[in-house]
Amino acid sequence: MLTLYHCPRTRSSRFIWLLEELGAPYEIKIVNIRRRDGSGALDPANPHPHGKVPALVHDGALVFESAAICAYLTDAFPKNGIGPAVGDAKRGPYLTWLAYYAGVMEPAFVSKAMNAEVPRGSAGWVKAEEAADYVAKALSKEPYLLGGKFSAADVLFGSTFALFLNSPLLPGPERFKPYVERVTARPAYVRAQGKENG
Ligand SMILES: N[C@@H](CCC(=O)N[C@@H](CS)C(=O)NCC(=O)O)C(=O)O
Repeated sequence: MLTLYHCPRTRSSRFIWLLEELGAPYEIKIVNIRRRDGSGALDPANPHPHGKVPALVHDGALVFESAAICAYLTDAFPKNGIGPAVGDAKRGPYLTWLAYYAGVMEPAFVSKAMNAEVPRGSAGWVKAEEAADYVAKALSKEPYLLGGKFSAADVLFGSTFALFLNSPLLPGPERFKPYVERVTARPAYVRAQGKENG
């Protein structure tokens, strides 16, 4: 059995989308989380070590961190070809986009949101503007991050850009609009919206 620990309208929402893309059998457990405004609380029902979402338990194994969950799930449920397998020429670029999301893009956007200076040459990430330019350039040539084929990397980036399309945090949002429209028109995305509240 596969259980997604989820809190509506958070980073776990995109994993309902991914699980729908994969055609995997799963259940959703709604948990409470600590909120920036002081509301919410750690939930003893959530197995995540820091009380965050998403967390996934599959046959007793705990998987957390969005990029790891993407790689884990697309390996475990390969039927619909949502992530390139080992031996596929796109496997390296796929893992690179997942790691780039976690190690560069999220820290870049969080730095911008916090008005924190990104130290030249020594941070592991870059400024949000530089990261956004890089992703926009990749998407200007092809419909998806891996080229012509949708993957779980698009679930990570697409869900994030969808959220920030109308926010000053995303530099040059109009560049990402066609991509967001493309990925959010997918039937799995639409189904996931209907399951958002459990
Ligand atoms: N790096 C984690 C971030 C998870 C995360 O921070 N989730 C937020 C919700 S969007 C959360 O659970 N916040 C509650 C808390 O930090 O205690 C991932 O991508 O999975």
